[in-house]
Amino acid sequence: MKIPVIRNILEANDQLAAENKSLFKQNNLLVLNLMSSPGAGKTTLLERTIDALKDKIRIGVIEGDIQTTFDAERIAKKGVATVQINTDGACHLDGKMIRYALKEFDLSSLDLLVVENVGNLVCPAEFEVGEDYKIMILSVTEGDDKPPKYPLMFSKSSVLLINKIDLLPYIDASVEKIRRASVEINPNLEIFEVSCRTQTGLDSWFNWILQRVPKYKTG
Ligand SMILES: Nc1nc2c(ncn2[C@@H]2O[C@H](COP(=O)(O)OP(=O)(O)OP(=O)(O)O)[C@@H](O)[C@H]2O)c(=O)[nH]1
Ligand SMILES: [Mg+2]
Repeated sequence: MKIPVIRNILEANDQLAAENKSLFKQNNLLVLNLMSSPGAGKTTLLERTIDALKDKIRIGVIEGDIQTTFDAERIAKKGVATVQINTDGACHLDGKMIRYALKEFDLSSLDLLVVENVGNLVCPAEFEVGEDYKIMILSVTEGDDKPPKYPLMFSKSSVLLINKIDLLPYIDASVEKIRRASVEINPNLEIFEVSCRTQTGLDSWFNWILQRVPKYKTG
């Protein structure tokens, strides 16, 4: 008897992600998949981004966490459409979870959808959700050896935000070393050095987004 083998779970996910992507395109939406280790500053970056851009563009957020609605509550306070996905143990979001969450949004009324992935430096980079860009945050408190140790996320991301640079005087990490190692893995990576606490460097990030929102027009 021939046993059916599902060869590649990622292939099945890619199919769903492609369907999500075409839905996003139909709605002329920019979609970002925000990834990092736990606590690197994803939700804080989102709070700052919403504060800066919510009068210019309409933003929706999908929050991914293993448990709790803490992050969605933080984002909902900012007055934007928010859905929390609890993965109940899974260490990443996938195309199917995003598909379910999309039912809660009126996509035609959004310009930007940000997916905050589960805090994890490995698995989220393996699963497409239909995003336009993968964005990663690395906090300087994680150390400057992370790019070669966890290369996948660096190679798949379009942007690296090196966060918490306000803490550099208190730790030994070298931003230069992070930059060099990251670009060695991914020469096309765009890098911003930021502090979500002091707001240093965030304007360049906000401009990066605005330049890519299809529905945003200056003037
Ligand atoms: N000093 C400093 N602290 C920061 C900065 N950005 C974020 N934090 C703090 O770092 C902690 C974690 O930030 P979050 O934004 O919750 O991190 P996260 O990546 O969303 O965490 P998970 O969703 O649990 O993976 C919070 O106490 C933030 O206030 C920063 O630039 N500098
Ligand atoms: Mg968070």
